Amino acid sequence: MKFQKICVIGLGYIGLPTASTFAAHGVHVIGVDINSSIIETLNRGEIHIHEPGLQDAVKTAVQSGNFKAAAKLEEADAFIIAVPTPFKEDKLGEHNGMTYKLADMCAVISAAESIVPFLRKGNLVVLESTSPPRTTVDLVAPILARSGLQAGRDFHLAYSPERVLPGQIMRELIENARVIGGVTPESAQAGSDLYATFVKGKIIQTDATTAEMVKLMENTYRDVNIAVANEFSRLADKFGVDVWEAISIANLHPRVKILSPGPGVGGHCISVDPWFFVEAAPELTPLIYHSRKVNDAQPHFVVETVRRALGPLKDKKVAVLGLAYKPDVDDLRESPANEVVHLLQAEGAKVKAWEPFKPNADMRGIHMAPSFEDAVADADLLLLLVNHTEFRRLYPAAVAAKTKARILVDTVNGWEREAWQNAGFEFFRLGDGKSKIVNPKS
Ligand code: SAJ
Repeated sequence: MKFQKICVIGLGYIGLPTASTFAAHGVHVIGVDINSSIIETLNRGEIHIHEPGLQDAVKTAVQSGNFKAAAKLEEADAFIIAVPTPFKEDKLGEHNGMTYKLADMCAVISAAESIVPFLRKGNLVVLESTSPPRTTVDLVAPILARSGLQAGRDFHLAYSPERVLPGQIMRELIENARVIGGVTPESAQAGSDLYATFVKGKIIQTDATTAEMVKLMENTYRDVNIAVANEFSRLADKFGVDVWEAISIANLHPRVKILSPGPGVGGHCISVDPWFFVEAAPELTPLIYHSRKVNDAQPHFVVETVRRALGPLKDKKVAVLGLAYKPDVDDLRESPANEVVHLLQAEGAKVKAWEPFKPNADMRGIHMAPSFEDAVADADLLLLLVNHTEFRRLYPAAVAAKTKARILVDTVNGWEREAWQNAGFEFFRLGDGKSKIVNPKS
């Protein structure tokens, strides 16, 4: 199948890179979004999110005439839905004492509805948004059927999850293997033809529900494995062991690959997707459920470590370094760092946060420092929450000259103990039970 014109609905972290990559490969792309300021920004050739390489891609796409952002869809050969699937704000699910978050499918529903008037025989519709199992067949197909056309008979319908890593989206979009799950084999083939426009990785065809499960399984697998690493950090702390040392030794075993503990799991993928399984089948998911709970509770362990380093937190000044959900990205959504700040404040600490990737972010209830210097100057403790490259590269002696703090807590194994101790800092690291012994005050 040939695709000359496509509509991409949702111009966020996935939709925009996808749209601009198609445009770069000669496809005429209409990018649709409900936010008029995003449309204006993009049509000027500028972008509203930070992702390496994206700015150039969008500028080139707009200048080439192959990409246009708009509020309304047009008739096209294919429609790609790449809208968010957040949680419901006002409602939790409940099963046998388990409470869990519920997916809010409103954006997927309205994107599918917006396609109905433009759908023609022979078209292809692809859902990319991460969704609970069976969304393509049970939710999207019936909405599209309102056009009078039937998925798999009159038009093709497929699920193709994005699996790119924020920070490397532009490269991974092209190089990663791509899964296309069709409601029929012909739909999977049509989806393969579309993505073969730019995908250099292997394209694997399957059915729609398998593709949905693959996506959720990948992120759930990672969440469960990070949960065990976080649990190890608490055990190491209890037994006077440095978890980072223990993990590096265990990982020498050829069949062991323990991930890294940290302040918790954030972002809009790994901390979200496992809930889709729990919601769909709570009776079958005790491990997935408890892993989510372990990771969500990790900010409390950070605060416990800070309390041990500093004593009672009331009126203590804490400089928080990093609010992003992971290193070297500007995405602050679902960030465990936010939760840490709120917990510290609830104990009476006075927190200033420095986030170099989004210094002016409007974070309700969090005092954002205008600079690193401002954040650390009169702090009692420095708290490293994100392993940004620029934090790793800090010179301990230079930092010592800028702050009156002489205690620090590293939650991400970003700093070398000895270097900071030599610069006069008392050094605590998350999950390092040895720092209890090494640091005289603890
Ligand atoms: N984290 C740890 N310890 C680790 C690894 C990560 O605590 O050892 C934390 C990070 O700090 C972060 C969170 O987990 O808060 C998630 O970070 P990540 O880099 O593992 O993943 P994401 O959420 O940025 O992207 C994931 C990727 N999925 C997998 O690696 C299986 C990506 O390929 C997906 O496309 C993306 O989710 C998505 O959109 O679903």
